Amino acid sequence: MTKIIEGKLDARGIKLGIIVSRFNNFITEKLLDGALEGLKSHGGQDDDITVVRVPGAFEIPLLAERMAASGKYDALVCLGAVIRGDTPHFEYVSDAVTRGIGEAISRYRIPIGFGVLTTNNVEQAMERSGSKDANKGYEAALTAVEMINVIRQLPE
Ligand code: INI
Repeated sequence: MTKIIEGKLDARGIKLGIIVSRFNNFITEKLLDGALEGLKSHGGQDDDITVVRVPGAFEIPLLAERMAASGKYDALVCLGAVIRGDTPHFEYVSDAVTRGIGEAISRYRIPIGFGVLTTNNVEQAMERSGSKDANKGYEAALTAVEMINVIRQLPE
């Protein structure tokens, strides 16, 4: 018989670290609200959730690496908002944060939900930091939960 393995959206008992950047905090705080709502509405407990704030998206990967290396978290969620301006800075920051988070996943082999917006303007960022399904923080948090639950079901 075909074996199908799927992860439940059940956050009970999952130790979750959330890294959120302050740059564009009018967006990132809404991503954080979304992530916390996603976790708590799926059984997540306050005591199992740690939120760490960093200055900008560029600083997220270092914290992701350190928190992953600590072994204290089952999964991480990274939240940030990189919004295109008039200079190439946008490309450098968005490339660095995306690559850095990917490297942390490969090195420490824990799920990291990617809730870092990279948008052309503020309007696009607002559209992605709304309520529930229209909030990338909510989506990233539940993706991390699903991933840890699917990994736990894999044979050793
Ligand atoms: N950081 C962001 O999180 N979003 C941005 O849009 C952004 N822009 O456009 O400059 C940004 N820059 C700051 C960067 O992340 C670092 O904090 C900074 O360069 C100091 O290392």
